[in-house]
Amino acid sequence: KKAAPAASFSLNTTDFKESILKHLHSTLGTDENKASNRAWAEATAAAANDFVYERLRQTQKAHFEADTRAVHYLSAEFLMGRLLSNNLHNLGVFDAAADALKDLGQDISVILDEEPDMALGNGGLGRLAACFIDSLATLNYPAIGYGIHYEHGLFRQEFRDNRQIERPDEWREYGSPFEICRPESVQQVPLFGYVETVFDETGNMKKKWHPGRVIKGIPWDVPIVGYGAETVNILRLWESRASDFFNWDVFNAGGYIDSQAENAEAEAVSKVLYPNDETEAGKQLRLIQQYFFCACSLKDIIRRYSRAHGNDWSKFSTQNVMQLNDTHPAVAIPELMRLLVDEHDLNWDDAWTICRESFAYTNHTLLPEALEKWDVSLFERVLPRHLEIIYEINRRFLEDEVEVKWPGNDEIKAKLSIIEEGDSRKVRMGHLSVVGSFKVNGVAQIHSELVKKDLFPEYDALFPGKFTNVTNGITPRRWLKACNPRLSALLTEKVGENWPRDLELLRDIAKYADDPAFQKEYMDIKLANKVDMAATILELTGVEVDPTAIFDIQIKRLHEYKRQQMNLLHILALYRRLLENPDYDMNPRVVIFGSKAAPGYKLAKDIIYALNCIAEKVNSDARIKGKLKVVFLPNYRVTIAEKLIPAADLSQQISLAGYEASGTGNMKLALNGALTVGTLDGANIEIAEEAGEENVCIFGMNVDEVQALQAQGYNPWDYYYSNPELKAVLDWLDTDYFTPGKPGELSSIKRSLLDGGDPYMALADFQSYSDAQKDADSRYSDKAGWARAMIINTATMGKFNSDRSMEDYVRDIWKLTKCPVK
Ligand code: 26W
Repeated sequence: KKAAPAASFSLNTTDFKESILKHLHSTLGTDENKASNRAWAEATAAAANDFVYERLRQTQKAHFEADTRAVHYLSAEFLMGRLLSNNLHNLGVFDAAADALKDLGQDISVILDEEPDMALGNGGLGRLAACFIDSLATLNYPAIGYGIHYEHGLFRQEFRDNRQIERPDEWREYGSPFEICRPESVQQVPLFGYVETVFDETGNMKKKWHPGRVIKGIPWDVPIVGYGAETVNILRLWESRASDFFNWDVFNAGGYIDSQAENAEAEAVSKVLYPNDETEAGKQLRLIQQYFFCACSLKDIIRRYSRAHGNDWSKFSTQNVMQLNDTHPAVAIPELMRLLVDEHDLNWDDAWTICRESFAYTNHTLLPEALEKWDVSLFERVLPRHLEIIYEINRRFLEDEVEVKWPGNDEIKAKLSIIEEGDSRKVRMGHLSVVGSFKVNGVAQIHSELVKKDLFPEYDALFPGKFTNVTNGITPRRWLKACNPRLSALLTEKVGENWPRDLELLRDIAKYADDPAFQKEYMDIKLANKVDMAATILELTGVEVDPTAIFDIQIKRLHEYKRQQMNLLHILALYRRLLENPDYDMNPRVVIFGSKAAPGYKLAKDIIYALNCIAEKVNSDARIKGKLKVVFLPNYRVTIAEKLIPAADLSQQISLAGYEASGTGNMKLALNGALTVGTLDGANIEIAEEAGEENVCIFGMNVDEVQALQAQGYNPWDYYYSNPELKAVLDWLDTDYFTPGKPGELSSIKRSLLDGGDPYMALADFQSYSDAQKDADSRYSDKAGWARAMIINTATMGKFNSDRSMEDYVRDIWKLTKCPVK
């Protein structure tokens, strides 16, 4: 058994109390008689920060002195959620803080509830980045997260007349105690303009970029506290501003007002997170955002490298590795080439060798509409020099590598070219990422196979060994220890306190899976969590639910491939069965959704509307005696996930096989005991392997069957006409049953599934899904069997610790060594 337990600070309740009071007085400028909840929260954060900053200083000193190799995790999104509770847990002072606040007459849960989520991400990809930096700090690896300091994170979702409306997120309206501004590390970022060819003294041709604008990047550092707080790394987020030196000209020319417009334009770059997950938008501002944070980050990395190594570039790639979180930061590849060749005078070949040894790329999706492509014309306007560099990378790649492997094969050249030819020529960012990286990984076994087989088969043939898999993971600190304190206490009692580092230790509880006393303890905890959740549901939606009912949960972004519409059809089927037969045999069930739709995704928003309308009708229908309830929680986010996951019985992971790269909510729910109702897609496959097929409810076509049906030609009408229940619930959507007086309001869903061709084959998988749900229901009736399955799920999720993901990356890609601190 490895690693020591969390090295908590020798901070007792009395010390913490004094520290909170001191900060309430001297940092917040208020006192205990009139302090607001927010002031209490900030004082508590400040008390914790005394330790965080000390460990941060020690960490930076250790990394500097050891001159360690480091990973730079470049990501447009970091979905951090709340930080205070997490930091207190990782510092090992959560209980001390709770007791201190209690002595001061405050309830820590109320105080923690003051903190807005730091929602600088859309969903899975952004939350993955947050889990990864937690694990890297916990494991004492030198690592920096680089991203964008969005003024507004993902929109706040409200429902008006059952429809989603979007409101701006204001996470730092009054500042945040969790970030430090570092004006001393500001960077300048050039944009637009033109490229001039010049010759230096020795007659060498050089390219000189004359930017049309320069904006400034201001770094904000968020300390990332590892579990046990030995290492505190940083997340560095760049905020855009108008560049001082550029604006002087305008200002001197009397353009005071114009210069304000310039300021607004520059500030727009980091103003708002794009709310599209999985759909590439191709907007100029998004490309500028991407370039902005990559340019700032690379200059930061180079500045730090040069401090130790001056102008000697030979060790750059042994000291630095940059991980591209999807293609969003892919423009970092030509940017590093530009910095090395144009600004630091390296020759092309040496610069290209450094690039190819420094970048690695993670693919998170196979959906064609999510693969980023930029119009050549847009690229040329915003980043003229980078377009030239991409052309040169592409020319050499096609001539020196593709032509050598497949002489004279223009078809393969067209497929592998970084530039897509056609009416409007495009830069393919995925291709650029593969060509410019030394490793490419998918995020679950099956996904990584499909990346090789279906997305990049020729690249795989050309670059043997470049493609690999690292299965995603989640941090057990946030997703079990902090969010499910009741279960955590039970687990600690049984296996000791080291499981939040070494989640494999939980295997030990499998031996109690059939022990009635343990089953009771485990199920009492699940029930208590459900009681809490029922109160939250009542508070947020006004819907009363029975905590002994099955809590059947689907929480994830709204997308056709995730098939919330199939869940909807199943709800209608259950409702219909109950109406036709009031004695229909089923356990009471609460189907719970949490989900945001991209603001421009019409059908996704229609599905939200439909679910809200159906919920209204079902929840108020006395005929079904409360046996079915439907709840759509507004404004789903990390903080809501932390409340829902410990209360789940069923975890719906029902994407069409081959489309969900991994999923990570599936891991969180299974770890907290929920049984997966899922397809053989993404990490569900590995979850089923770990938990055993008998402890999950697998249904539907597998990837091969999906591909076979697609090849054969899929016709959703076949399923409509051959399945009377399916036909009935689809036809129901054309009536005004759920939208009284307004027939047709839910018809778009039926249309997409029939006339629209049902691209994600919800009708093909419907019967099998419905059978799996029935199976889940009857298993729930067997109390001991159900408890056993839940316990086994908790016991066997060790693989999905993001610490394991990090060790995989370190071994196969990053080659880091741990740097102990103090
Ligand atoms: C260009 C617009 C855009 C924005 C975001 C395209 C694609 C994305 C992301 C790749 C979406 C995303 O979050 N993907 C999810 O990544 C998770 C972490 O690897 C996986 O678990 C999910 O299966 C995958 O959908």
